[in-house]
Amino acid sequence: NLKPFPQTFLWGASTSAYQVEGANLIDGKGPSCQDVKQVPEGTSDLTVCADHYHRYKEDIALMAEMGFKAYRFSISWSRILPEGTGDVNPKGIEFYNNLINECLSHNIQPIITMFHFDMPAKLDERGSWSNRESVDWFVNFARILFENYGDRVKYWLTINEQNVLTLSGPVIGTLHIPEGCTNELKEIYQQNHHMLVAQAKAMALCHELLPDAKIGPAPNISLVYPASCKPEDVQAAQNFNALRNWLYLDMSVYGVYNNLVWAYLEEHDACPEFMPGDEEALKSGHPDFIGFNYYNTATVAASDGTEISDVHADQQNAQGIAGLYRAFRNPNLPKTEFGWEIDPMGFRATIREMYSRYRLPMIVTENGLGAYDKLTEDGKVHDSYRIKYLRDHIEQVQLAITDGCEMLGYCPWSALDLISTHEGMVKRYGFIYVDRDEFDLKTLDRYRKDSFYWYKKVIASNGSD
Ligand code: BGP
Repeated sequence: NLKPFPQTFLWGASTSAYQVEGANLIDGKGPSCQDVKQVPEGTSDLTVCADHYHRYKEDIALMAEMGFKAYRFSISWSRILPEGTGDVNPKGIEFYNNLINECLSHNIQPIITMFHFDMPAKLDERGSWSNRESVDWFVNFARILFENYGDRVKYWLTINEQNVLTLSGPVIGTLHIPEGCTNELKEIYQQNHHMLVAQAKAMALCHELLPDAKIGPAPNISLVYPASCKPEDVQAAQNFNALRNWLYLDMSVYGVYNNLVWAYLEEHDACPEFMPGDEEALKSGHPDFIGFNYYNTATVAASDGTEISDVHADQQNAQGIAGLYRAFRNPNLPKTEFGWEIDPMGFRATIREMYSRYRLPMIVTENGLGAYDKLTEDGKVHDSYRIKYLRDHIEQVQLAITDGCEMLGYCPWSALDLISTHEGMVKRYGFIYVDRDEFDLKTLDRYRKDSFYWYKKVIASNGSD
């Protein structure tokens, strides 16, 4: 007997500013680290993306047509503060005011991510998260957002996929290691610590300024399986679960470092330095819910002392870590066209595990299938593979609800086609097709994919389609 989705369930979808907006140096916006980095060969730059900046009204109308209750998007830090700190760009404030108001006029709740991989380039030059001042930079930015939009925005997310930034930062093109650094692991976990303190302070500030708002983190959480039932493989899975998942949630929920991770860092002389007040700050920021992205599970085996793995490292599944675990391809799972494993049952398992550890309601902030979609001559996109992927995952959310887990919403990636983190425009995720190629901008017209009509029915029936 399945339990129904709650009546207030937030059906919607997600995007991020640097991947969808375009207008990357327009109306006073400063460049972000994404705008100044070298894009992977053969992929588009970020000047136009899906041109959401100019077409947001049309896009929100299409989301409303699907029946969205929520739209998760991020705010570009350097559109609000071109230099990251200092003067505010009024045009930037205005753009997000318009976007928020447009959502609300269609009864769509904005769910705002404050940081999604796009550090202002000026702050990047100053060391980005390696600079201890990054904590203050972020809290200042958060305050500006709360003050400007807090009267209308109820749901806030702090940092998108902080764990992925820490584990695979270079793939995303963000975290950097200062020249001459002698202990890379320590440097990375020091940057991670700065993000953790910044996040905790932002959550505390949100509760102080906006008592009715709800705020949470948005890591990428997926259960790590052992490659076999050998006890050493099970232990390797525990290790990677701690490093990949629980570090972030133990910290945001309880304000403490996961003991397995701390022991690992101690062993490598890589524990982050605490500044006076950090311990209190970390304990002061409590999330109201857990936002999390889920694409697939990971599978690991015991380390054989090398880092060799049979998994190509991307932002979902990092390379193995010598002494800790070896990454494995799960032979039981099908893969997408881009080689990502597909594991709907793992979604339920992940939700169950999270709920029993943290007992907080959850919002799925990303989930989805990237594919080479084709627009037919009569303007259709037959993406039955996406419908299957999403249907299978939604089914597992309902099973998790039936297990007693508290779910607040589901916002798959992505509302409309946008630029992938490192595969350009060819890897599409949207319900809405955007007519452009990698370098040819074509019409940028919007088309409803088959998944658009399907998702509309899912929402109309509150998940029972
Ligand atoms: C997540 C990111 C998104 C998004 C998605 C798909 O890790 O939060 O920004 O892009 O993955 O990844 P990709 O674009 O590489 O296929």
